[in-house]
Order: sequence, then C-alpha cells, then structure tokens
Amino acid sequence: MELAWRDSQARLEEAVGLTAAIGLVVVSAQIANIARPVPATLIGSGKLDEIAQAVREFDPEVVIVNAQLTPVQQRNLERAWQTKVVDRTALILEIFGERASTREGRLQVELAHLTYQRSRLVRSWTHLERQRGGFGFLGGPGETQIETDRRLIGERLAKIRKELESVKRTRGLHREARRRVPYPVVALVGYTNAGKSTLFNTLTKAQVIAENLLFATLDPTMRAIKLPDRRQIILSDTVGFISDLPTELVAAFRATLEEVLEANLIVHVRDTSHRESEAQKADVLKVLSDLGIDAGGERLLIEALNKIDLLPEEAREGLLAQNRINSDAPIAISAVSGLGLDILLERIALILGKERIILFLKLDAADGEGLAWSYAHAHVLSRRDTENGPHLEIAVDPYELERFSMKFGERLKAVPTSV
Ligand SMILES: Nc1nc2c(ncn2[C@@H]2O[C@H](COP(=O)(O)OP(=O)(O)OP(=O)(O)O)[C@@H](O)[C@H]2O)c(=O)[nH]1
Ligand SMILES: [Mg+2]
Repeated sequence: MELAWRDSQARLEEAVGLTAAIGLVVVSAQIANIARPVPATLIGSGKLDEIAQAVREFDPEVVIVNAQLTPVQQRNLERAWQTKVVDRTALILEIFGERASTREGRLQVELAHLTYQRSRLVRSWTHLERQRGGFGFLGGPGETQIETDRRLIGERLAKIRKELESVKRTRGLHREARRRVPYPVVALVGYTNAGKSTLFNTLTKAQVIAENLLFATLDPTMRAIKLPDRRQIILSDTVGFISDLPTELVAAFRATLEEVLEANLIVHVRDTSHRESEAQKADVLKVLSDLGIDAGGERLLIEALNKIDLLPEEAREGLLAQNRINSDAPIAISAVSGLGLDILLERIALILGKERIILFLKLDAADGEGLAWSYAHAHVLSRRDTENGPHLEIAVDPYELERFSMKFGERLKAVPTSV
C-alpha cells in the first residue's frame, strides 16, 4: 500500500519492486489517498475496511505500508487487519540486512534495526511479547516483559557500538593496505535497480583471468579487471540508493558506501528507460554531495546511461552516436546486451590516464630487470639508449609512484632533465 503522492504510481511500483527484491510475492498493491492523516491509523476508515477485505481474500503473511508508521499506528493496523504490518523503514532495514557485505555495514544495519525495534516497545503489544506469550520468564523479579526486552536490546546495542568502534579502527588499517594495492578503484553507484550489479557481472565475467587475482577474493563486490590499454583497475559494486531514506538508516547506508569514498573514479549508473530517471539522478547526486562528492568537483564522476536496449531505436541510436563524438557526454550502454561497454572502458582508461605523472628515469646498462619492470608497470613514452644505459620518459599511475621511487630512488626524476 502506498500513500498518495505527486507520483504515487511510480512510488507504488518502487515499493512493489523492493518487496519482490527480498523474495516476497506481492498479491495485491493499492494506493491510499490520504487527505488528512488519521493519528491512530494513518489511513481513513474507508480504506482501512477495503484493505481488511483484501486481507481476508488473500490471507497474506504481511501488509507493507510504504510510509513511516508510529508504533501505535502499526499496532492498530495489525489489530484491524489481524495480520503483521511492516512499514517502509522496516522494509528497507530488511533489504539492507540482506545486502550489507562489510562487517561495518552489517553492524550498522543491526544497530538501526535494534533502535527501531526498541522504539516499537513503547506500547504493550509487540511481536517479542507475543512470541513469548507474555510469561516474562527472562525478567528479574518485578520486571515486566517490556522492561526485559528493553534491557536486552540496550545491552546488545552497547555491545554493537563497541564492536563498531573496533571495526572502525581496523578499517583505517585496511585502507592503508588497499592503498598499497597498485590499482585504481572504480566504483559503480546509482539508484536501486539501475543495473550496477549486472554491469559489474558483465564486465568481470568477460575476464576470467582477472578474477583469479588475490584481491578478487577479498570482497565479493570488488574485482580486478583489465582496461583496453591493459591497465588493471578494481571495479567495485555498491548498494543502491533509495529515495526518502528513513533517518535511522542513513548511517547504515553510509557505512555500506564506504568504498565509494575511496574510489579514484565513480561511475554513476542510470536506468535510462525509467520514467523517473531524472528524479533518481537528483536523489543520487544529493546523497553523493552529502558524502562530500560533487559532480564537477575534485573527485572524478562519469555518467553511464544504462538499459538503452529498452529505448526506441531512434533514441538508442542517437545516444550511441553521442558516445563516439562527444567525449564529455554521458556514455550510453546496455549492461545486458553489451552495447557501449567498449566505449565505457575506453573512457575510464582515458580519464584515469590523465592522472598519470610523467617522470624521467636513468637506468644502468646492466639493469635489464629494471628496464623490463618499467615497461610492465608504466607507459614508456620515449626511450634513448646511451652508453651508460637507457634513459626513459615514463607515465606512471599515482598508485605506482611509491613503488617506483622505492625501486629506483635517485635514478628517478620528477622533471625531465636534458640528456
Ligand atoms: N533490459 C535491460 N535490463 C537491465 C540492464 N541492466 C540491468 N537490467 C535489469 O535491471 C534489473 C536490476 O539490475 P541490477 O543489476 O540488479 O541493478 P542494481 O543497480 O544492482 O540494483 P540494486 O543492487 O538494487 O541497487 C535486473 O532485472 C537486470 O536484469 C540493461 O542494460 N538492459
Ligand atoms: Mg546490485
């Protein structure tokens, strides 16, 4: 059920999609027009009866209300419909719970979940209480069930907060370790259902060898792939954005986006075929800017217009033509059919290439190993063989810089000198 909004149909569809995403089968979906919210039940009595009838007809396991319900409203609706009622916050919590892949992400989701649960314990009728039959056997003398539940949740919350602190400490160390991996990180971000994971899979599946890299096994959402210029990058899939994120979930969501802050380049994947595509883009840019990432800012951001296979031929061809002629335009792609993916990879290579640093390297004539190493780890722009050894002009990735300076020390010069 969805509350009337500017674009209530689109919001209803999104809620149905989210519900399906956690494996539930939707038997009925309705829009409720709410002229004025009713404090006790949010929706008016007419609609309340209508849904009660639908509940009798379909006998669902749960009714999902795509709005935030107060604990009282949730309880009243559950009583009126004689079924479990879940609001938007709980639904998204559920989804985040399934998706959180990092330890910090999982802890943040649990923290949000428990905080949410505790707020539902204000009233006497709760799932916890119902499950335990109200015996209160866990409580101390004189302790009511609610007090016990609150105490247990409070203890768990304290424990999670402690764990989170230690996870955050180790994260600093992980970040250091990742910096030592000499590949740039490219993060795929975008609205939920835009096609990030599909793109991730298409790009990584095409390159079986890259998946055998050590780093690939560290995190299922990060994989090394090769660009057309043979350079390696780490591609990172991320959690999708959702509009009107309940405030309890903002921290959890941010934790799952940690990697984005570490990325050297961000690819904003958009569902071009979606009629709310522009609104989704605005939502994504807003969250990115909250994270301190601005389009046109220091961090590099490019836009990929996905699902062009679903567009009418003329629109699709028009966008694809732009790919070739305008190197600033968003890149039209289809993660499913593969259209435009070559251009996307070329563009990534081009942008990351611009970050390269030009250096000058004088090698000893006997240092064949150093020469081979330089060719393998940098782009050699020019080479002059002198009687003392080869002199190279090389373009080095910023990520490789430290390794180069460790290896060659004084022989490496930032500014080319006369030979
Ligand atoms: N026709 C078409 N469908 C696509 C394309 N890319 C993705 N899809 C479909 O869009 C749906 C969502 O794709 P996902 O890759 O799961 O989207 P996502 O961005 O990872 O979504 P979240 O993980 O929820 O944020 C799936 O049904 C895909 O098959 C495309 O280029 N064309
Ligand atoms: Mg995904």
